[in-house]
Amino acid sequence: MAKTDVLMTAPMLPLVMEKLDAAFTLHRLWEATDRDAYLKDIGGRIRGVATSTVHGRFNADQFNLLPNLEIVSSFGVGYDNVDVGEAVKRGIVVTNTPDVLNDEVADLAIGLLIATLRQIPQADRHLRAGKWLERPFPLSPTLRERKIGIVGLGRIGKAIARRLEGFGVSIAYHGRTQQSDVAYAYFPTVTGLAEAVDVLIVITPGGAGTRHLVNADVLNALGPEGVLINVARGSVVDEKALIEALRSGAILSAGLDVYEDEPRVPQALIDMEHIVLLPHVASASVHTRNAMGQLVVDNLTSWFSGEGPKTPVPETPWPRAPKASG
Ligand code: NAP
Ligand code: 8YV
Repeated sequence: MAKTDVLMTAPMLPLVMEKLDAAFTLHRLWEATDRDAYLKDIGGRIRGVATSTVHGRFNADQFNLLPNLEIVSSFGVGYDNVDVGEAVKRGIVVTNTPDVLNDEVADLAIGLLIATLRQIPQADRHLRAGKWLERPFPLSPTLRERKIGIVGLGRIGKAIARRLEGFGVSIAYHGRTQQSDVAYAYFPTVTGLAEAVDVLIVITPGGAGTRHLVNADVLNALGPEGVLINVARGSVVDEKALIEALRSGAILSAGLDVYEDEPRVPQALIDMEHIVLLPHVASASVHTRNAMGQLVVDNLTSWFSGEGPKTPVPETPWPRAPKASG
């Protein structure tokens, strides 16, 4: 029997490529010299897509060229790279890779928080530059007695909170809805949360709903001892406002894993010695990336064996939600 045709938008982990190659006829979009011509040629045969948060947006232009598409299997728990509204209109299922990365991302968020407060990269640079021979490294800020606000207490936010409990700090959160089974203090506005704490850890989805949720007002509310940790998406924080707040001393410091225009990072941030910058690595261990990749494969193989998707996003539930009558 002929294998099902699946399109991959850019190279993925060896594990994913090998398993998809074995199960499907895998079309490699990045190898085409003229991508539009290539999609016009093979687009009618494609029934599944494997893509990733870092492969660029998958939107109406691509959907239009794939009239028989049934499923988009995206690598990453965030799926702001896929125009889900377009997928819903066309009855296409979208899947992501939730849960398998919760602990890895939460570990990194805590590491970034402590690295930022205790200035671990700066201390490393001090030693390597031979400056320890001249003077001790200056005393740093601390996590002690801090109040932590988590913006987005979802799967990963909760894993971060559980870790923070072990550090003896107070924990509060903001989301659109208060969670009845959570004992942490709830703030219905992010500014209200920022006023009450001196660390904000941002771990919401990206996209239009959270764009610039953390703006100049929020940063001013966080205050001059305040620290911002962003492991969510660059779009959630107004980067220009953040640079200004860091320059003026409106907040103390920041630890960032994500940026508005990745992989381009503003020179103004790179030039600041007192902050910590990571290149979007929160889930980037071999162990966790392979688990995410396996889920990309499992979603496609499960779908095409007739068993439905493993981890559909909430907008494209499976089994499909019944159509409203009337
Ligand atoms: P999740 O379980 O869906 O949790 C998302 C949380 O954000 C929920 O608690 C939700 O609460 C809150 N939220 C959603 N929209 C909001 C809004 N407009 N304002 C305030 N809060 C909002 O997702 P997750 O699995 O924890 O992942 C969260 C995100 O982390 C991903 O979407 C991705 O963007 C990011 N991430 C980044 C990395 C990295 O490498 N840096 C790795 C993994 C994930 P309410 O519904 O109550 O608002
Ligand atoms: C990955 C992420 O870095 O899962 C997400 O939403 O941002 C990260 O785990 C990303 O998916 C890499 O492709």
